[in-house]
Amino acid sequence: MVIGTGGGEGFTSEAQVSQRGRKTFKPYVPTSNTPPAEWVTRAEKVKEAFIHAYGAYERHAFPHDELFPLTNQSRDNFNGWGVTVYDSMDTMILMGLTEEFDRALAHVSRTNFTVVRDFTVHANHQLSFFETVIRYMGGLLSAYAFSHELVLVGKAEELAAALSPLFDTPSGLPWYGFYTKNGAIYNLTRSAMLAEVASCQLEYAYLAQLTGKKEHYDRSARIWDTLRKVNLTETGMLPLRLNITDGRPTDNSSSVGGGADSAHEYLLKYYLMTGQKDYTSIDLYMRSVNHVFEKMLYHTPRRGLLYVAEIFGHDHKRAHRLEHLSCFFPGLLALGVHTIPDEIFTNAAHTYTTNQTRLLSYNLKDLHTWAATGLAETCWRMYAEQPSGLGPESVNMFPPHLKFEGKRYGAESGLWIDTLDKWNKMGRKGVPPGTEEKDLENSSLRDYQVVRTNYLLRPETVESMYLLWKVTGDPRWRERAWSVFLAIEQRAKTESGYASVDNVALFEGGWKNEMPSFFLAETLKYLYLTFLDDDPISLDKWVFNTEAHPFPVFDWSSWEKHTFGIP
Ligand code: DMJ
Repeated sequence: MVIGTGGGEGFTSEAQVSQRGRKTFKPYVPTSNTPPAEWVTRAEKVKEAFIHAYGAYERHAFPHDELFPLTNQSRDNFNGWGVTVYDSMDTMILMGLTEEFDRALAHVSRTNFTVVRDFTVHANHQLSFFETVIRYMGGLLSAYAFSHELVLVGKAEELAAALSPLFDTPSGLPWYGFYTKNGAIYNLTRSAMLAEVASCQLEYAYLAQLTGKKEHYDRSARIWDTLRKVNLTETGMLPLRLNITDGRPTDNSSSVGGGADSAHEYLLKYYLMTGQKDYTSIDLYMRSVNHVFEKMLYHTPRRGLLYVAEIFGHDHKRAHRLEHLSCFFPGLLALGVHTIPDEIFTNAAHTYTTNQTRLLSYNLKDLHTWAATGLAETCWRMYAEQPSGLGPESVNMFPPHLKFEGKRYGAESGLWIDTLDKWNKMGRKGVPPGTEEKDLENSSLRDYQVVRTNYLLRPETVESMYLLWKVTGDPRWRERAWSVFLAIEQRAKTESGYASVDNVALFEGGWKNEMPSFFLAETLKYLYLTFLDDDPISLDKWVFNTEAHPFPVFDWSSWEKHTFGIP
């Protein structure tokens, strides 16, 4: 079922046979610099991949939500309004695919957001506010920012009207969603996942800026008001769950992985999108990252692979687990290093670290840079060390104090900051711990265990590679992104599109019958932008929402400040 692409580097030559006789993908990491003309060709290859994926969707699944790439069927898993069309529009515009975009626009202009289609799943299917905002509204607004087609803003407003009952809560945090059958509000409990209630502020603020309507601004502002009041004494950063009624934490867990991820992302990105004036969001961002450095950033005992552990329960237990979803975090740190003014780094070191005085031994911007590099290195190793060349959905890292063959490995606590302190006290010899380039695979040292073996066509690792490439200019990140693209072509491409891979430990065979819309919105977009020589989305002028839909940076005008009540 899976087919090679032909042309360019042959995939057979990229494969090698391991000692056990199993074919493995050999990561493409050239030692010399790839010539500029080759990067043009590589960007073209990604565009061809997009055409292959979207063409298959149009032929076999349009106007439904997503393609089943193994059986040429479709599903309506995100309200049935054609989520793949919405999620793909801005990528089409970036790639110059005007005919596809014109067809997409015609579809969008016909959508009726009050009718929710739900053919394939059980009758009481729920519309998810989070997914609807990041994919549909994000897609509409970003396509508008690129094309200035007014119908797109009109449709974003219609969508906002359809979603408005979900904001009827005392805290202003939105409900999870509603039943598609009868529109009744859906929330299993009043305890909501952080990411689901705090990842819409970019979309609503930009919609307010485009339309001049206060009601949209208020959606976003009320969420910030509630988040600002959350007591962080127990968790140090916004907790994984909040009460939808009063906005109080309902547990003591903290994480940068699934359920929390994009909320942390929106702290920095809201500050950036609104012209670096919103001190609530940047303050929370800096506090959260300080907390990560102090309590959550670990390295493995043998190879020093950096990762962010999760904290859970009242006794603050650690889960030494790394999800693919968390691999957005190094890119976010790199974006912050590039954009946040030095005074903010200086203030964050002095003002927010009453229990964290050890951070004062460092320039905080350096810490952000080192952590970004080390974490991205780990995410890359997760790909490079699998026979498929693709990264798994989650791994368990070997915990600190590991004893292996009678030998004790690593620093005592496993906390990065402890090891960094030793390095600091010893006169800072060599590169900061955790940031070293790791050896190619040596399975006897591989200090993690793959737990969830699938690769779901997710973007987070290539997103971080894109941001590290743009921020540092280090060509390693670009070359590694190319390696990931080759592995996707080798392993996930089907006659009709691309399919999630069951087991990254296998060089061949085993797919899931799905092509998520974020593959076109995010994975292919970040790869394309990484290989493109131009920089159409300058990080100083654009901010990507969590579904990789870029919104322009703007300053609120005096009229907007006055009308919306912006301080
Ligand atoms: C996307 O829908 C978004 O990036 C979201 O924030 C998290 N997960 C998926 C892709 O993995």
